[in-house]
Amino acid sequence: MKRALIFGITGQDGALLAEFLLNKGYDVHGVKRTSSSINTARLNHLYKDRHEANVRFHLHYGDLTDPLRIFQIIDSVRPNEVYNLAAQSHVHISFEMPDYTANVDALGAMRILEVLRSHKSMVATKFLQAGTSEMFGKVLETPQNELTPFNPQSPYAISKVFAHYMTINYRHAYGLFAANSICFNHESPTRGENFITRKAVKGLVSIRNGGQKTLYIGNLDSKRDWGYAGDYVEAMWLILQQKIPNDFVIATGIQKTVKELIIEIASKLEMQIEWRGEGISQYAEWLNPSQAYKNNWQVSRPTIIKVDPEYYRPAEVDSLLGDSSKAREILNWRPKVNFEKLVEIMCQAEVNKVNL
Ligand code: NAP
Ligand code: F7E
Repeated sequence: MKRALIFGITGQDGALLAEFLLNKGYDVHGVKRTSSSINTARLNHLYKDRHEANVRFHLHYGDLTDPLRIFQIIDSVRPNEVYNLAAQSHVHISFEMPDYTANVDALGAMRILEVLRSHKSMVATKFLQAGTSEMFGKVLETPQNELTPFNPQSPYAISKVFAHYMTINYRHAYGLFAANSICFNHESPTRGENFITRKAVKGLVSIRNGGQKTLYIGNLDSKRDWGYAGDYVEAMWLILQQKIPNDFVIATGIQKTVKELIIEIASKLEMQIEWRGEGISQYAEWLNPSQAYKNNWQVSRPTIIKVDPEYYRPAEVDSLLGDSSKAREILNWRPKVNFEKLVEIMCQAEVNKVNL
């Protein structure tokens, strides 16, 4: 039975990858951080009491800032495959916490690589580094593929560039099977609540139910290539099933603006909105407000979306669009869920959660 070790198992991708690998018959080990509140909500459905028979899911306390602990975990698990999905992954927060972001996202990846190359029994272990389209930053060509030069615009993206090149360096210098996924934005109902897709879905569902009064957001004109996270963890696994380590862009090849995303969410929720104003003065009025909203907020034609410049980044990445031809050709990977379906899945899940 193959053994996988996932750093970042409590995150969106980590939990989806754990489920994917369990379904493939793997013994799955994951690293979770110590926390005063429960941080395993995304894993509850996978958890089994370890006293039961044939338990194939195991959690270990650890942190990417703690090199000795990384060694202890790898040494005790002896994984066939290591997935480094652990990161301070919020671009805006990385401007506020550049030191911590670099410590985890840049040095953390290197700490895992160091254990793999120096541990004699680990030389055959395969390593996947979760890279990001943010490394392309202020893009130097469109669409972006594996040969597009990086031009990162945030402490997060710069840290990921370090991890990307370290992964390639350990492949060249020590012959490790070390590979990079360069994933464009991917989302799901378990996306963190401070990323735009989940924030906008959650906000509009709450507004429709008469809870939240207004949704404040940042740059409406920013363009992203959004896919479904379930498709992207499959790509990560496929990258490690190859004979030769390699780096792959994973993307849908379709680009939408933040404004188009919000229009799609409102449409799925049957909320008619009308945009007014320009730039940071843009706002959206709700033409068919629900009774619940009117009851709670006593407004008949409410402004429900406003721009707050606080949500703009100090340096913006305006436009990202991926070209995943290499993954399509070599991995035979393609996204199964398109943008409209993704928004539908996220809206449905949020409505179901609220109705529970
Ligand atoms: P996420 O939901 O933010 O999950 C990040 C994971 O890293 C969580 O399990 C988190 O633990 C863990 N973590 C944070 N700091 C850590 C530390 N010091 N030591 C150990 N673990 C730590 O991110 P995601 O969306 O699943 O993304 C997975 C990976 O892909 C990340 O590396 C991200 O940068 C990268 N990526 C994501 C996307 C995307 O669109 N989702 C695109 C490209 C690349 P807690 O749960 O305790 O916070
Ligand atoms: O922003 C704009 C924002 O925070 C998307 C991470 O998983 O994907 C993610 O990074 C866009 C940006 O994702 C708000 O300016 C407008 O242009 O959802 P996001 P991100 O920054 O693209 C990449 C690939 C990663 O690797 C990262 O780990 O939406 N935007 N208004 C907003 N963004 C947020 N968060 N909140 C707003 O109110």
